[in-house]
Amino acid sequence: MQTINWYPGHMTKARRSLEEDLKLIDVVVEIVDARAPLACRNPDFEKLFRNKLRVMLLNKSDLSAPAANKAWVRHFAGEGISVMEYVSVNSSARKNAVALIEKAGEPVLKKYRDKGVSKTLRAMVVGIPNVGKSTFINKLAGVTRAQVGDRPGVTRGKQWVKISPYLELMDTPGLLWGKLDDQTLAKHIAYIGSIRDDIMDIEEIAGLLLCDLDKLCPGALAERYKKLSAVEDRDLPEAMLEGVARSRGFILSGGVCDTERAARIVLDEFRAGKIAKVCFESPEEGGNVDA
Ligand SMILES: Nc1nc2c(ncn2[C@@H]2O[C@H](COP(=O)(O)OP(=O)(O)O)[C@@H](O)[C@H]2O)c(=O)[nH]1
Ligand SMILES: [Mg+2]
Repeated sequence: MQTINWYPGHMTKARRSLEEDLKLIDVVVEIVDARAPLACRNPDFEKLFRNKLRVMLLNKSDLSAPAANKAWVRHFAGEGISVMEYVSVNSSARKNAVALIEKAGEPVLKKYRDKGVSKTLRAMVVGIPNVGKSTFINKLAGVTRAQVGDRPGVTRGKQWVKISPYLELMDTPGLLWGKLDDQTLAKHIAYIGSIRDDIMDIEEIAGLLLCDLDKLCPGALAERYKKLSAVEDRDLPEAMLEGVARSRGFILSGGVCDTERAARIVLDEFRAGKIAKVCFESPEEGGNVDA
Protein backbone atom coordinates (compact mmCIF):
# COMPACT_ATOMS: atom_id res chain seq x y z
CA MET A 1 0.00 0.00 0.00
CA GLN A 2 1.23 3.45 -0.74
CA THR A 3 2.46 5.36 2.27
CA ILE A 4 -0.20 7.48 3.85
CA ASN A 5 1.12 10.91 4.58
CA TRP A 6 -0.79 11.81 7.71
CA TYR A 7 1.69 13.24 10.14
CA PRO A 8 2.42 16.64 8.75
CA GLY A 9 2.85 19.76 10.85
CA HIS A 10 -0.73 19.94 12.00
CA MET A 11 -0.37 16.71 13.99
CA THR A 12 2.64 18.09 15.85
CA LYS A 13 0.58 21.16 16.64
CA ALA A 14 -2.35 18.98 17.72
CA ARG A 15 -0.09 17.07 20.06
CA ARG A 16 1.22 20.19 21.72
CA SER A 17 -2.25 21.59 22.26
CA LEU A 18 -3.38 18.20 23.61
CA GLU A 19 -0.56 18.20 26.15
CA GLU A 20 -1.65 21.66 27.32
CA ASP A 21 -5.29 20.62 27.61
CA LEU A 22 -4.41 17.49 29.55
CA LYS A 23 -3.10 19.67 32.39
CA LEU A 24 -6.64 20.90 32.97
CA ILE A 25 -8.44 17.58 33.34
CA ASP A 26 -8.95 14.58 35.61
CA VAL A 27 -10.45 12.04 33.23
CA VAL A 28 -9.60 11.16 29.63
CA VAL A 29 -12.54 9.77 27.65
CA GLU A 30 -10.96 7.90 24.77
CA ILE A 31 -13.24 7.15 21.85
CA VAL A 32 -12.28 4.32 19.49
CA ASP A 33 -14.08 2.86 16.49
CA ALA A 34 -15.38 -0.59 17.49
CA ARG A 35 -14.47 -1.93 14.03
CA ALA A 36 -10.78 -1.17 14.50
CA PRO A 37 -9.93 -0.48 18.14
CA LEU A 38 -6.25 -1.35 17.75
CA ALA A 39 -5.72 0.96 14.81
CA CYS A 40 -7.36 3.83 16.73
CA ARG A 41 -4.78 3.56 19.49
CA ASN A 42 -1.09 4.09 19.85
CA PRO A 43 1.57 3.16 22.41
CA ASP A 44 2.30 6.92 22.73
CA PHE A 45 -0.98 7.31 24.61
CA GLU A 46 0.23 5.33 27.62
CA LYS A 47 2.82 7.97 28.37
CA LEU A 48 0.60 10.87 27.42
CA PHE A 49 -2.27 9.78 29.70
CA ARG A 50 -0.26 8.18 32.48
CA ASN A 51 -1.49 10.43 35.28
CA LYS A 52 -5.11 10.47 34.21
CA LEU A 53 -8.14 8.40 35.03
CA ARG A 54 -9.22 6.72 31.82
CA VAL A 55 -12.47 5.71 30.21
CA MET A 56 -12.84 4.08 26.81
CA LEU A 57 -15.92 4.04 24.61
CA LEU A 58 -16.07 1.41 21.90
CA ASN A 59 -18.10 3.68 19.64
CA LYS A 60 -20.01 2.83 16.46
CA SER A 61 -20.61 -0.57 18.02
CA ASP A 62 -23.82 -0.62 15.95
CA LEU A 63 -21.61 -0.98 12.86
CA SER A 64 -19.42 -3.77 14.23
CA ALA A 65 -19.97 -7.45 14.95
CA PRO A 66 -21.72 -8.06 18.32
CA ALA A 67 -19.35 -10.92 19.25
CA ALA A 68 -16.34 -8.74 18.50
CA ASN A 69 -17.75 -5.90 20.64
CA LYS A 70 -18.05 -8.25 23.58
CA ALA A 71 -14.56 -9.67 23.05
CA TRP A 72 -13.03 -6.19 22.94
CA VAL A 73 -14.87 -5.03 26.07
CA ARG A 74 -13.57 -8.11 27.92
CA HIS A 75 -10.09 -7.44 26.60
CA PHE A 76 -9.84 -3.80 27.65
CA ALA A 77 -11.63 -4.41 30.95
CA GLY A 78 -8.97 -7.07 31.59
CA GLU A 79 -6.37 -4.34 31.18
CA GLY A 80 -8.09 -2.37 33.92
CA ILE A 81 -9.72 0.16 31.60
CA SER A 82 -13.29 1.37 32.28
CA VAL A 83 -14.85 0.47 28.94
CA MET A 84 -18.25 0.01 27.32
CA GLU A 85 -19.84 -0.55 23.93
CA TYR A 86 -21.28 2.69 22.69
CA VAL A 87 -23.40 4.29 19.97
CA SER A 88 -22.90 8.03 20.19
CA VAL A 89 -25.61 8.86 17.63
CA ASN A 90 -28.07 7.29 20.06
CA SER A 91 -29.22 9.85 22.67
CA SER A 92 -30.43 7.24 25.15
CA ALA A 93 -26.88 5.97 25.67
CA ARG A 94 -25.94 9.29 27.29
CA LYS A 95 -26.73 8.35 30.88
CA ASN A 96 -24.60 5.19 30.67
CA ALA A 97 -21.61 7.21 29.56
CA VAL A 98 -22.09 9.77 32.34
CA ALA A 99 -22.33 6.95 34.90
CA LEU A 100 -19.20 5.27 33.55
CA ILE A 101 -17.18 8.50 33.62
CA GLU A 102 -18.36 9.42 37.14
CA LYS A 103 -17.53 5.93 38.38
CA ALA A 104 -14.06 6.07 36.88
CA GLY A 105 -13.62 9.52 38.41
CA GLU A 106 -14.66 8.43 41.89
CA PRO A 107 -11.09 8.48 43.32
CA VAL A 108 -10.77 12.17 42.38
CA LEU A 109 -14.26 13.03 43.62
CA LYS A 110 -13.45 11.31 46.90
CA LYS A 111 -10.27 13.32 47.26
CA TYR A 112 -12.23 16.55 46.86
CA ARG A 113 -14.91 15.35 49.29
CA ASP A 114 -12.32 14.38 51.90
CA LYS A 115 -10.86 17.88 51.72
CA GLY A 116 -14.33 19.30 52.10
CA VAL A 117 -14.18 21.13 48.77
CA SER A 118 -17.02 20.97 46.30
CA LYS A 119 -15.37 20.44 42.97
CA THR A 120 -16.48 18.69 39.83
CA LEU A 121 -14.65 16.20 37.69
CA ARG A 122 -13.19 17.65 34.54
CA ALA A 123 -13.15 15.37 31.52
CA MET A 124 -11.89 15.63 27.99
CA VAL A 125 -12.81 13.58 24.94
CA VAL A 126 -9.95 12.32 22.77
CA GLY A 127 -9.70 10.20 19.65
CA ILE A 128 -8.49 10.00 16.06
CA PRO A 129 -10.56 11.72 13.33
CA ASN A 130 -14.08 10.49 12.55
CA VAL A 131 -14.59 8.15 15.52
CA GLY A 132 -17.53 10.21 16.79
CA LYS A 133 -15.99 12.72 19.21
CA SER A 134 -18.13 15.69 18.20
CA THR A 135 -21.30 13.60 18.08
CA PHE A 136 -20.55 12.34 21.57
CA ILE A 137 -19.91 15.79 23.00
CA ASN A 138 -23.05 17.20 21.39
CA LYS A 139 -25.26 14.41 22.71
CA LEU A 140 -23.77 14.65 26.17
CA ALA A 141 -23.98 18.40 26.33
CA GLY A 142 -27.49 18.53 24.86
CA VAL A 143 -29.30 21.84 24.59
CA THR A 144 -27.38 23.43 27.46
CA ARG A 145 -24.24 23.48 25.39
CA ALA A 146 -22.36 26.73 25.15
CA GLN A 147 -22.72 28.01 21.61
CA VAL A 148 -19.37 29.69 21.29
CA GLY A 149 -16.12 27.81 21.78
CA ASP A 150 -12.68 29.24 22.19
CA ARG A 151 -10.64 29.27 19.05
CA PRO A 152 -7.50 27.17 19.42
CA GLY A 153 -4.37 29.23 19.43
CA VAL A 154 -6.29 32.46 19.89
CA THR A 155 -7.78 32.30 23.35
CA ARG A 156 -6.20 30.48 26.24
CA GLY A 157 -9.36 29.81 28.22
CA LYS A 158 -11.41 26.71 27.62
CA GLN A 159 -15.14 26.28 27.38
CA TRP A 160 -16.57 23.78 29.82
CA VAL A 161 -19.97 22.20 29.56
CA LYS A 162 -21.76 21.13 32.72
CA ILE A 163 -22.92 17.54 32.23
CA SER A 164 -24.06 16.62 35.75
CA PRO A 165 -23.59 18.03 39.28
CA TYR A 166 -20.28 16.13 39.36
CA LEU A 167 -19.02 16.38 35.82
CA GLU A 168 -17.80 19.02 33.39
CA LEU A 169 -16.63 18.33 29.86
CA MET A 170 -14.21 20.33 27.77
CA ASP A 171 -16.20 21.30 24.70
CA THR A 172 -13.39 20.74 22.21
CA PRO A 173 -12.04 17.22 21.77
CA GLY A 174 -8.36 16.29 21.63
CA LEU A 175 -7.12 14.96 18.34
CA LEU A 176 -5.08 11.75 18.41
CA TRP A 177 -3.09 9.92 15.77
CA GLY A 178 -3.67 6.27 14.89
CA LYS A 179 -1.17 3.52 14.32
CA LEU A 180 0.05 4.24 10.82
CA ASP A 181 3.45 2.57 10.96
CA ASP A 182 1.75 -0.82 10.77
CA GLN A 183 0.38 -1.30 7.23
CA THR A 184 -2.51 -3.53 8.27
CA LEU A 185 -3.68 -1.11 10.94
CA ALA A 186 -3.16 1.87 8.60
CA LYS A 187 -5.50 0.14 6.14
CA HIS A 188 -8.16 -0.17 8.85
CA ILE A 189 -7.85 3.53 9.66
CA ALA A 190 -8.47 4.28 5.99
CA TYR A 191 -11.50 1.93 5.85
CA ILE A 192 -13.23 3.65 8.77
CA GLY A 193 -12.79 7.09 7.23
CA SER A 194 -10.20 8.49 9.62
CA ILE A 195 -7.87 9.53 6.83
CA ARG A 196 -9.11 12.09 4.36
CA ASP A 197 -9.99 10.31 1.14
CA ASP A 198 -8.36 13.02 -0.96
CA ILE A 199 -4.89 12.22 0.35
CA MET A 200 -5.00 8.52 -0.44
CA ASP A 201 -5.63 6.24 -3.39
CA ILE A 202 -9.29 5.42 -2.85
CA GLU A 203 -9.36 2.74 -5.54
CA GLU A 204 -6.55 0.92 -3.81
CA ILE A 205 -8.22 1.22 -0.38
CA ALA A 206 -11.65 0.16 -1.68
CA GLY A 207 -10.11 -2.84 -3.47
CA LEU A 208 -8.30 -3.94 -0.31
CA LEU A 209 -11.50 -3.44 1.69
CA LEU A 210 -13.40 -5.71 -0.71
CA CYS A 211 -10.76 -8.45 -0.33
CA ASP A 212 -10.95 -8.20 3.48
CA LEU A 213 -14.76 -8.19 3.51
CA ASP A 214 -14.73 -11.20 1.19
CA LYS A 215 -12.95 -13.12 3.94
CA LEU A 216 -14.94 -11.72 6.87
CA CYS A 217 -18.48 -11.69 5.47
CA PRO A 218 -18.56 -13.21 1.96
CA GLY A 219 -22.32 -13.77 2.03
CA ALA A 220 -23.21 -10.18 2.84
CA LEU A 221 -20.77 -8.89 0.24
CA ALA A 222 -22.16 -11.12 -2.52
CA GLU A 223 -25.67 -10.07 -1.54
CA ARG A 224 -24.82 -6.40 -1.96
CA TYR A 225 -22.85 -6.68 -5.23
CA LYS A 226 -24.32 -9.53 -7.23
CA LYS A 227 -21.72 -9.78 -9.96
CA LEU A 228 -18.86 -10.13 -7.48
CA SER A 229 -19.41 -13.88 -7.35
CA ALA A 230 -18.15 -14.10 -10.94
CA VAL A 231 -14.74 -12.72 -9.94
CA GLU A 232 -12.17 -15.50 -9.98
CA ASP A 233 -9.08 -13.89 -8.52
CA ARG A 234 -10.57 -12.92 -5.18
CA ASP A 235 -7.28 -11.75 -3.68
CA LEU A 236 -6.80 -9.19 -6.43
CA PRO A 237 -8.14 -5.80 -5.26
CA GLU A 238 -8.53 -4.42 -8.82
CA ALA A 239 -10.51 -7.46 -9.94
CA MET A 240 -12.85 -7.16 -6.95
CA LEU A 241 -13.40 -3.46 -7.62
CA GLU A 242 -14.24 -4.21 -11.24
CA GLY A 243 -16.75 -6.76 -9.97
CA VAL A 244 -18.48 -3.99 -8.03
CA ALA A 245 -18.43 -1.67 -11.06
CA ARG A 246 -20.09 -4.41 -13.15
CA SER A 247 -22.64 -5.11 -10.43
CA ARG A 248 -23.73 -1.47 -10.47
CA GLY A 249 -23.44 -0.99 -14.21
CA PHE A 250 -20.61 1.56 -13.86
CA ILE A 251 -19.28 0.97 -17.38
CA LEU A 252 -17.66 3.73 -19.41
CA SER A 253 -17.59 3.97 -23.19
CA GLY A 254 -15.46 1.21 -24.67
CA GLY A 255 -16.61 -1.19 -21.93
CA VAL A 256 -14.09 0.07 -19.36
CA CYS A 257 -15.16 -0.24 -15.72
CA ASP A 258 -15.54 3.04 -13.82
CA THR A 259 -13.52 1.83 -10.85
CA GLU A 260 -13.25 5.27 -9.31
CA ARG A 261 -17.01 5.53 -9.01
CA ALA A 262 -17.14 1.95 -7.71
CA ALA A 263 -14.51 2.81 -5.07
CA ARG A 264 -16.57 5.74 -3.76
CA ILE A 265 -19.67 3.58 -3.56
CA VAL A 266 -17.87 0.78 -1.69
CA LEU A 267 -16.35 3.15 0.87
CA ASP A 268 -19.61 5.08 1.36
CA GLU A 269 -21.72 1.96 1.72
CA PHE A 270 -19.28 0.26 4.04
CA ARG A 271 -18.95 3.30 6.30
CA ALA A 272 -22.71 3.71 6.44
CA GLY A 273 -22.98 0.11 7.65
CA LYS A 274 -24.83 -1.03 4.52
CA ILE A 275 -22.59 -3.97 3.65
CA ALA A 276 -22.18 -5.79 6.96
CA LYS A 277 -21.40 -5.35 10.63
CA VAL A 278 -17.77 -6.36 10.89
CA CYS A 279 -14.71 -5.89 13.03
CA PHE A 280 -11.31 -6.06 11.36
CA GLU A 281 -9.32 -6.83 14.47
CA SER A 282 -9.32 -9.40 17.20
CA PRO A 283 -7.95 -9.17 20.73
CA GLU A 284 -6.82 -12.81 20.60
CA GLU A 285 -4.39 -12.90 17.72
CA GLY A 286 -4.36 -9.37 16.37
CA GLY A 287 -6.31 -10.92 13.48
CA ASN A 288 -10.00 -10.90 12.73
CA VAL A 289 -13.09 -11.57 14.78
CA ASP A 290 -15.89 -13.35 12.94
CA ALA A 291 -19.27 -11.70 12.73
N1 LIG B 1 -23.52 4.48 13.02
C1 LIG B 1 -22.90 5.34 13.82
N2 LIG B 1 -22.40 6.49 13.33
C2 LIG B 1 -21.78 7.33 14.17
C3 LIG B 1 -21.64 7.05 15.57
N3 LIG B 1 -20.97 8.06 16.14
C4 LIG B 1 -20.70 8.96 15.15
N4 LIG B 1 -21.19 8.52 13.97
C5 LIG B 1 -21.06 9.20 12.66
O1 LIG B 1 -19.68 9.24 12.35
C6 LIG B 1 -19.35 10.45 11.65
C7 LIG B 1 -18.22 11.16 12.33
O2 LIG B 1 -18.64 11.64 13.60
P1 LIG B 1 -17.99 12.92 14.29
O3 LIG B 1 -18.68 13.10 15.60
O4 LIG B 1 -17.96 14.07 13.38
O5 LIG B 1 -16.48 12.40 14.53
P2 LIG B 1 -15.19 13.20 15.05
O6 LIG B 1 -14.37 13.49 13.84
O7 LIG B 1 -14.49 12.23 15.95
O8 LIG B 1 -15.66 14.41 15.78
C8 LIG B 1 -20.64 11.25 11.60
O9 LIG B 1 -21.24 11.02 10.34
C9 LIG B 1 -21.49 10.65 12.70
O10 LIG B 1 -22.87 10.77 12.47
C10 LIG B 1 -22.18 5.80 16.06
O11 LIG B 1 -22.08 5.46 17.25
N5 LIG B 1 -22.79 4.99 15.14
MG1 LIG C 1 -15.21 16.44 15.28
